[in-house]
Amino acid sequence: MCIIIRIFVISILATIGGCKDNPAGTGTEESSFKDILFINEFMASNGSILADKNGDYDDWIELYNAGNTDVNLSGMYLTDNFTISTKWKIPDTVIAAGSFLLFWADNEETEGTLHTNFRLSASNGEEIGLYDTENNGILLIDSISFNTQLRDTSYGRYPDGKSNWQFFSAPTPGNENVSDNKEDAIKK
Ligand SMILES: [Ca+2]
Ligand SMILES: [Ca+2]
Ligand SMILES: [Ca+2]
Repeated sequence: MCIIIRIFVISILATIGGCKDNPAGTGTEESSFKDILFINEFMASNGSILADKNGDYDDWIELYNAGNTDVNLSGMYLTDNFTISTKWKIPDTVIAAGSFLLFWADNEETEGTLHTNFRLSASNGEEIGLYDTENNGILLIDSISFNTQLRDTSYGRYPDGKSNWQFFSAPTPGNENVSDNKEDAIKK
């Protein structure tokens, strides 16, 4: 009996200790938007695929909201350098449930709210990170490290939001990813 009580007390203490070791904003917490918001497709060498409103064939990043509710991205961050997670703060922008949103990675912020302060490197490869707001601890939501990219070929997830990444010779900025590989129809 005494042993049972002792085990009970120890397990309660362990639980309390566990709480103390994991205060809000630190530790191994995950953003509540992980597995909901995705870096879904990007292009680091845009020659003729899609121009922004200024006629520039700039790099772009497509985000995907796989959830059932709209998400306001305001205050979240995009970066091309994991050591600078707060490189570019996303302005007041909503990504609708099940929808896609395109950001121009052109380092031309004066061109509009969806223009980041960085570009993507096609020749050396680079990385893209999506981080939660400061209030939510700037926790990582999604990331991708990529190698050399081909002109007018995008790189993205297929199917949308899933773990498989591949090149797309027919990019789909702002829309669902469509594979040109017939075998992929089976995966989906
Ligand atoms: Ca531009
Ligand atoms: Ca860059
Ligand atoms: Ca797409």
